[in-house]
Amino acid sequence: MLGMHILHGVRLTRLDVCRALMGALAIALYPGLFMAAGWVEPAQAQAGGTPRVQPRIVAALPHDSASFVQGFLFHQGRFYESRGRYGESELRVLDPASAEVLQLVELPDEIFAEGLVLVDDMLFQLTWKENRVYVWDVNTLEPIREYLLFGEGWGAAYDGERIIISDGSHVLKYYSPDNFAPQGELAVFDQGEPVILLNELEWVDGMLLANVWMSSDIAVIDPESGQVALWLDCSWLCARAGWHPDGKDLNGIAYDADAGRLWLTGKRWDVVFEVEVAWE
Ligand SMILES: [Ca+2]
Repeated sequence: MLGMHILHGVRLTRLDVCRALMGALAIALYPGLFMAAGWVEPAQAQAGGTPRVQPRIVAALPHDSASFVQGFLFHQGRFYESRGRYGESELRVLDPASAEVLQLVELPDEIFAEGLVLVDDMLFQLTWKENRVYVWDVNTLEPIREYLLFGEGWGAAYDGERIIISDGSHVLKYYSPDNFAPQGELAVFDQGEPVILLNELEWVDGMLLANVWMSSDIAVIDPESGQVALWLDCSWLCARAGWHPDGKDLNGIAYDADAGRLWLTGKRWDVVFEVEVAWE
């Protein structure tokens, strides 16, 4: 489509696409200016419904545009990334400032890696349809064990007690990190409607953030009720990252609980955005 792109209900005109390209060029040429300016678009007024806010971009970091991000987290000054697709799946440890790959585990060609979550010193890495959960030592990336997962693995997070897994439906499943025994489910709704295609996850100060596949929205889910409390409208970020509907989806949320920093990226994006969110 040359003239118009469809972005989760938002129509991007040729002008919008040009603005996005100009924005990406500006980031590439003047990252310091971009960061200093704190580029932000005003949130759109909403009439009723679940509140929506646009994250404010505070920094743009480099990212490997070949990496099909399926899992993303921050730990002790590094990004940990699960890279998907058959023949490309890996576990990567990255320097956030330079995107340099510090450590790497290549997975077999028949494995499609998915969500990634840290529990104590263990990284749990899901696979899409291969029913495997790899457990790695976060310090060495040595394998510790494997678990069997029934059904598809998409995103993963940890609430301090249980691992939370998405499978593309609106129902999140809980597992024990000790033995991977099922620990229940949580159905996710927004205004009475199920929210399907829940994908990459992140636990952020008692709330669960979830990418929604093929959209530029992130659901902020109340884990007690399963209700979406807030939508993060990331259409502005997606436009600047070169989002288009053939696979460069928004998919990657990492959080530094100590410093309260939040990062967003996507499949084959060349950028990781540090963002701020007006939660109230
Ligand atoms: Ca994550």
